[in-house]
Amino acid sequence: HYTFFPNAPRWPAEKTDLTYAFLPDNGLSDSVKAVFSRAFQKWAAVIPLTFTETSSYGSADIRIGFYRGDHGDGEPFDGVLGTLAHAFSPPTGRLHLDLAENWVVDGDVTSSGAVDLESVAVHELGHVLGLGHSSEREAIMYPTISTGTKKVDLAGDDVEGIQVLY
Ligand code: TQI
Ligand code: ZN
Ligand code: ZN
Repeated sequence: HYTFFPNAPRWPAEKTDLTYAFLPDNGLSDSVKAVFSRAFQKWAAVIPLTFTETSSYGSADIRIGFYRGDHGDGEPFDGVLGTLAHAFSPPTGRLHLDLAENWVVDGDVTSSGAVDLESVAVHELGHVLGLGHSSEREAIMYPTISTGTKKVDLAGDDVEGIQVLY
C-alpha cells in the first residue's frame, strides 16, 4: 500500500503547471533529458499536473542534478551502489542522483552494477510529488529494486496514491 510523507505535503493546489530544470554544470545529453521527460509523463498521465522543462535553473520548481559524495545538503552520496539518488518532499523540488553510479540510459541494464536511470527517475519523481514508499512489490514506490532491473510503469497502487494527493 502507498504512503505519504508525514503530514502528507503536496504541491499547492493553485500550482498545476510545474517547471523543471537540469543543473547546468552537468551538461546532460538529450537522451538523459528525454528519460526524465518520459518519467514526468508517467505521472502527468494520471493527475491534473503538467511538467515543462525550463532553462532557468534558478527559478524552476523542480531541480535535477547529478552530484558526487558530499554535495552540501547533509545527505552525502556513497559511491557505487548503496544510495542511488534522493529527493525531498514537496514543495522542495530537489532531485539528486549519485554521479558515481553506472547509469544506463535506454540501454542494457543486465550488466553487473548497472542502474536503470528511468526506473530511478520515475521513483524519485514520486517522492518529489509527495509519495513515500509502498509495501507492494510491483509498485514504483517499493523501496528496493534488484540490480539489472527496469521498472518504469506505474502500478495501480502508485496511481491510487498519487490520485489521493492530487
Ligand atoms: N534512495 C532512497 C529512495 O529514494 C532514499 C530514501 C530512503 C528516501 N528513504 C526515503 C527518499 C524516504 C524519500 C523518502 O528510496 S535509493 C530505489 C529503489 C533508491 C532506491 O538510492 O535507495 C530507487 C532510489 F526503489 F529502487 F530501491 C531510487 Cl528506484
Ligand atoms: Zn542531495
Ligand atoms: Zn524511495
